[in-house]
Amino acid sequence: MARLETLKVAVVGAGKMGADHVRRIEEAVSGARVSAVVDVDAERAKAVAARVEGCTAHTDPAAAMAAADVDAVLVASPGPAHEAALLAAFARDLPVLCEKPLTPDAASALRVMEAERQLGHRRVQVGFMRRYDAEYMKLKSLLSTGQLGRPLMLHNRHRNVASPPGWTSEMLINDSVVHEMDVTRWLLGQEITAVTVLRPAPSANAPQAVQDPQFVVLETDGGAIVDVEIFVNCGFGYQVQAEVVCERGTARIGDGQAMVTTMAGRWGGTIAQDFTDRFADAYDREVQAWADATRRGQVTGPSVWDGYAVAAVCEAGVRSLAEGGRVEVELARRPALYDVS
Ligand code: ISE
Repeated sequence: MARLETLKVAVVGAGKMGADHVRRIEEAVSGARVSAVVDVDAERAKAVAARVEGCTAHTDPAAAMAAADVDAVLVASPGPAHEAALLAAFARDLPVLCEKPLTPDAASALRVMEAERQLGHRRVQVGFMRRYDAEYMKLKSLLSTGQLGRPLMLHNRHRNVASPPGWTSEMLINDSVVHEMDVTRWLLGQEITAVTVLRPAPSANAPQAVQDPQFVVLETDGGAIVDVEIFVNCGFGYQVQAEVVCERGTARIGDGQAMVTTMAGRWGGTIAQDFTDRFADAYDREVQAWADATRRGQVTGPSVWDGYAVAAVCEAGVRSLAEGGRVEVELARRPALYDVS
């Protein structure tokens, strides 16, 4: 494929993430522009499309993808709508950046993987943006030097100010801990084999019937133990921290001490309030990397295999949450297409 001058992107989903990606492509990413915006809510699609000159608004992803000025697709609709959008993109062999989760369960992720395998080449980068965060990238490169020795444990804390309306206990696993599942596989280079979800006393600030916080324990095929505190109604800020404990040392990220102030007998700094703020640079880097690779005719970054493997871990997590106890992860064999990811 000849290198594309400017990548013309259809953004599917004009909610919080979709609208942020439209802004990002227009303001922060070079070599790409938004040519179409799709949303089931026609008014919302129109309102977001109106921010970009010449951009059209649609309610049907397949119709938008059929437009002559669409070279690639960014899927940012809710998880349950991803499979149909991905299959529509495959029907036109269009490159896709698909927000996490790839799909809401392992069976649908497996169907997407089979469809991409039948295309015969990778088409999808999955939006696990933490892989593009400067601190996570530093941690990954330190681990790969081997200086610290073998990783034995990984401790994670993941806190949000408040959960959006309609949030359920399962969404803490599928929409939030999904990131730690990806990061665990990526940082350690190991698959997750079992999940145990523990249920601390729910916070009085959690919505009725939502189990928040949760404490998730992951086991890997390399023998590492990983814990994740997920607390999506902590009230005070958006915090993501990780500490890897290795044989000869530890490494920790996410303390967010970019600036420390001292005043009136106290010292301190600020805490981000939202993921679009904390991970703004990671999202910019992720979408730029996708646009650059796509213009070169390549697909890089987290693959459909990664999206599927994480979906299988989420499914085990949701079962552990419902039934209690340790649940083993059932993983299909990895197709050769994903050997080098
Ligand atoms: C949200 O969808 C994200 O992806 C954020 O990174 C995560 O912190 C949050 O819990 C999710 O709702």
